[in-house]
Amino acid sequence: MSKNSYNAESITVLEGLEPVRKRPGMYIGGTNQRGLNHLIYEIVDNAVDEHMAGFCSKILVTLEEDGSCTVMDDGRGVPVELHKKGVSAARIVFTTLHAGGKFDDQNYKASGGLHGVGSSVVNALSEHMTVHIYRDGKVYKDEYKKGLPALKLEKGLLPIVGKSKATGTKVNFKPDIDIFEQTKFRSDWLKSRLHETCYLNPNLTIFFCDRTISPEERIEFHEPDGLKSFIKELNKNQNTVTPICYFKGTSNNVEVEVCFQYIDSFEEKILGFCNTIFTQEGGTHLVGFKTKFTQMINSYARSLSLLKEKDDNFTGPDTRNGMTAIIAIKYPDPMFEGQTKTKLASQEAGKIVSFIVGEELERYFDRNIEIVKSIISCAEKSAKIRKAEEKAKTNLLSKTKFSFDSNGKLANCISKNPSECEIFIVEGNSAGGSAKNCRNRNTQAILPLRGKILNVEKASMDKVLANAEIKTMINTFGCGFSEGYGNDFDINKLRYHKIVLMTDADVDGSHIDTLLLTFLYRFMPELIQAGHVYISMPPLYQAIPNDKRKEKEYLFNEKALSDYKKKNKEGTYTIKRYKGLGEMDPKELWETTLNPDNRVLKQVEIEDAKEASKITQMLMGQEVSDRRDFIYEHASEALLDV
Ligand code: 0R9
Repeated sequence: MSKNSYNAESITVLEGLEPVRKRPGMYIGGTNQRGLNHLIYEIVDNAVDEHMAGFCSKILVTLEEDGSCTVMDDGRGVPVELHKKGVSAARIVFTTLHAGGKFDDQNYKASGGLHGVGSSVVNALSEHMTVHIYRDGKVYKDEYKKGLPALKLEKGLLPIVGKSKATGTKVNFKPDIDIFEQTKFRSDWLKSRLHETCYLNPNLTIFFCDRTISPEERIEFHEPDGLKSFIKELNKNQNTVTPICYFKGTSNNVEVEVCFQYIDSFEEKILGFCNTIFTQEGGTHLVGFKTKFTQMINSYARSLSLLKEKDDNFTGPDTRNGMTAIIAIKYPDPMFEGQTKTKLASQEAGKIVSFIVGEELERYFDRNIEIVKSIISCAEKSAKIRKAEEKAKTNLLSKTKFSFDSNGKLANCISKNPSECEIFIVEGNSAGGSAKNCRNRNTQAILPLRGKILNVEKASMDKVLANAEIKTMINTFGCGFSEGYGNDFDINKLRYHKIVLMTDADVDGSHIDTLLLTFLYRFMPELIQAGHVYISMPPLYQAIPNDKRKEKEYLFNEKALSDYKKKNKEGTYTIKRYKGLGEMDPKELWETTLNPDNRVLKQVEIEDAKEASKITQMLMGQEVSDRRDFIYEHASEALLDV
């Protein structure tokens, strides 16, 4: 058997699928929107593995009209021959947890684990799954319901349902509504994930088709310039300070690709990937890159006499302010840790990245000394600002120690047990006043905001720290913040385990939510990651029956309104539309928005906050065409107050 070919003996079989249905969160992170979309990524990643092994160049992802998803690749097709357990290898791949081919080190394993692992997890969490395998001139088929085989096999082999010259694998699955909160995929997240995959795999083309919207339309993702185009996209609409630097190197069978560019900004944006999967929590590859990069900049700054003997070295963040970078490695057997298992833990990876960055960067810098000087000049500016900010921060922390109700705005709760404490960030003094009167004083704190908070995307750090609303939030939450210098964020010091944004259900309210989320995303992303941030969803309407003996009903969304209208005869009720929280009296506000028994809260996910930050950047940024496109695209969704 050749080196790259499959060996039925080599599948590692570990356990059955019951644990997946019992504790789906352990396998896909959760049963929310993110977990749901994750199902598609698992299947696509298996097709991408086949691409990385050198056998697949096209993947087609389709969101079907019936709510299912189809992923198809043009690889070799999952092996169908008999496994030593007496059943087709393909069936083992789709029904056995941790079943995957054991490959030699010429192939790479995907993020969380092994080839083929995800297929069985997705199968277990699907109402049904159908697999077609195009191989050896034949088309094989298998079917499952909630992970259990639905076809009886003859002699353990999959039925042949047709002939075909093509090779590949097609998987169609429909998420199980008994498992997920809801089963509609988010196509915007999916599209950006597929696009990202193509930046990391320049020879791959992914087609995307959303049949729930348009049966014909097909989007094509293909990025032959790979990481360079990715950086270009990330830095779109920004003033660039250096050209894009790109290099690639291999050592010990580990491939390291680095691409970076400086822009006129004081932000560092460094994305890490391992085997084309985004390592959200970073890890050793990023540490290796950052450490070596700082060393090199300091060493060049000294040899160019831009740092004198008496001067301190630049800090790591000094050298990276304004940098957008992507570090993508291919590592045969990665280990992951962290809350979401997306932090690369393999020490060897860090050492190899550091080695390759040292070698390649020196080669690049020696040929492009003007670029080194531009980077050092960015570091000088950053160091200057850092020193000024360190001073400002010391002043802020010493002068404005947290004190309850210090400025008369915060109405704190009595309990000091963070796990039961909630803080409501309320739009406007009027709603704030009502909320203060009706809350549960024991566990609910109210912090009214005056108007809109500062847009942290636009403002400099000292402006941000001088802003009264932001200062109050930082002091009130009690856990510090992690933007810029001297990261003093400590989640263990958080005073409230639920931070609830409570704004009106109108355009202004959602703008305030966007600004607040942008602030939290930039300064305290860990709060969102740990699930402490919520948005309150006050009712949009109240249905008041003419018959006074009947109960009034709060309707939280348009669907609830249309359901109510279907259930009740026209003319037997009136509908009151809430324009804002300030319109509710304290009793109504308690019943609908504060009372944990009735209220509706939406837990914010990091993608929501990322999106908010992106929207803020776009709406406040320089690029008019993007802003115009966004407004056209979303105009119909705006609920305008008339
Ligand atoms: C549409 C999504 N695609 C897949 O899930 C997919 C899995 C897969 C695959 C192989 C080829 N294409 C695939 N697509 C494959 C083939 C061979 C060897 N290794 C992998 C071969 O022909 O020799 N497999 C993923 C796991 C396994 N195959 C198995 F080996 F474990 F069965």
